[in-house]
Amino acid sequence: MNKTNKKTIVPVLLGGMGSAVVVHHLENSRSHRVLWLLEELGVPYSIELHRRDPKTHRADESLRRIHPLGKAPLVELDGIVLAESAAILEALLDAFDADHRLHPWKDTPEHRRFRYFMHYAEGSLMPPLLVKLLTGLLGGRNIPAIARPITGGVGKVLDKNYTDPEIHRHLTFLEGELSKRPFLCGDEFTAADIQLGFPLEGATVRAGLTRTAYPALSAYIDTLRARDAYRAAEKRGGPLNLRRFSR
Ligand SMILES: N[C@@H](CCC(=O)N[C@@H](CS)C(=O)NCC(=O)O)C(=O)O
Repeated sequence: MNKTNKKTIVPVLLGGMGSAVVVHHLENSRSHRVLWLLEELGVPYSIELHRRDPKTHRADESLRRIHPLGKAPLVELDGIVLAESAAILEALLDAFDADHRLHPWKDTPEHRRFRYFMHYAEGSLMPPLLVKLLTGLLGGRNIPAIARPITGGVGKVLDKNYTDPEIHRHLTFLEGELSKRPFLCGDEFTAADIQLGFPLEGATVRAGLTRTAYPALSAYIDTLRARDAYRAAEKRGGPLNLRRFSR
């Protein structure tokens, strides 16, 4: 078990019903997932807001005082710090979703899909999307104007040979999955849909996830965004607008 100077960091939850939940929320970030889940569950929580640097978009160093990596989301429950969004969502479900409204029961086909997609979103889908963000920045205003044609050209070659085909493969896979069922695990909305929502927002603003190319996936995103809890999370934590990072 790791320790910081102030708090113990563990990937599991040791709290229970009635525990105080504090979400370290970085504006316009993955921590929207945590707010969204808590709103779905109707669990009371408080927010400690952390800002991004307006130029670099990196998190304020205040987050590093909570966890050495300084990444959001982080959640405190009874003084214990939880990190890594899928681990946080699962821990909150263990504590506050006893009747399994938002996560399938173990040893069911739905649970196998749930576990897969909880890992897939960050482990497989996010990496090429992050590369796409970085290759886009290679031609952007943070690069000295004189070097931009070259660095921008390198970005385009990387996208053509790696990023774009890779992302297209993922989106085609997901389009197929969501053409067969309304939600990732079947007929019911689960926290796996919350986990996938963030990379899909990213793919919509910079990786060709359009209505024409991926109609089922686009309709699915509309359904997610229309949920009361999604909107309540934005109301409390601020809007999720990933377009800002492309500049
Ligand atoms: N796999 C981690 C990724 C965490 C992560 O990269 N969070 C971003 C916010 S979307 C962050 O904190 N970025 C700020 C920075 O790197 O300075 C998770 O799902 O929790």
